[in-house]
Amino acid sequence: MNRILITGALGQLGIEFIKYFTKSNIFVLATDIRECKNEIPCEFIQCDVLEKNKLNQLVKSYKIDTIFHLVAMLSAKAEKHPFKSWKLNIDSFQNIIEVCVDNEIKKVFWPSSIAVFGTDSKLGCVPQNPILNPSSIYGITKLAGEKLLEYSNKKFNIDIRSIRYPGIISMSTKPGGGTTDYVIEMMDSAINKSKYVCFLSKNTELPMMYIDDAVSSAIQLMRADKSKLSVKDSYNVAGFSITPEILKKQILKNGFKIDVEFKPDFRQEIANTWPKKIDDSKAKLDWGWSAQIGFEETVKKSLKF
Ligand code: AKB
Repeated sequence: MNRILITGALGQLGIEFIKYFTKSNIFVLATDIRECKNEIPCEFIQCDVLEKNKLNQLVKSYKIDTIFHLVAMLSAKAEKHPFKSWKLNIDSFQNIIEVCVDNEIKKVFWPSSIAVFGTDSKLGCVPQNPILNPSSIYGITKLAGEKLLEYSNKKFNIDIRSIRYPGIISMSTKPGGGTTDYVIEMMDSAINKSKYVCFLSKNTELPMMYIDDAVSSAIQLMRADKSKLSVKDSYNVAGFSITPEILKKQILKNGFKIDVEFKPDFRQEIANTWPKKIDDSKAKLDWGWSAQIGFEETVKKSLKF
């Protein structure tokens, strides 16, 4: 990992990876379909990841050896645009794999999601290998991506590694279009002293993770000895699990006033097919994963933002 291309670099995870790698003096070429309006500490080129020739050119001219492919349409937005999300999430991944084959790039990170699970997956605490039968289009694209990854690693001798992320919490760069976004929206409302209408019911339990743990899990996995990796598709990782009501109580505990109305919408149906808790014992065993930041600390850090 010496010369890294990040796609979707202006998103929630991308910006944090840029900070991490540039601090470690690793070369980063950031790309995004959006214009970069703020200063970032690395090279930036505006590029649509669906344009394979442009990607190929960039990879060649910047002598890229590792790709963090972060582009994705998240669950709630994808449900509104099912075919667009399929095209973006799957075709872009195929492009990345083709570019890797053309340029002999071996190392890739690609985020999967808890959306790969479904009501057949023992949602109380999902094991690493349950029945995977997602019902959201986003989950379907993530499951297809996991299969494409496994196939490509074997067929083309690439080393694509992946994590099934829970909801990621960061206040600096916010996510957009996800089902777990309520966490950030509720804390934002507390900071801005505005009423929050929550799109999930108050007892909907979902797994979450603070951004620093999301970044360090990927770095740890990417640096792990390949011979230790027994999971061939994507690793479960866990942070903590909360409900909207638990989050509201924790915000109040931190001295913020917040008025929340619970008004579930179509996103409730997505959440109902996602796990409450995640069994990440395989990640712990294979590459020493352990989340460092718990729920209380996450809320404290986020409200101070
Ligand atoms: C979403 O809510 O869509 C994402 C995810 C869990 O993958 N945050």
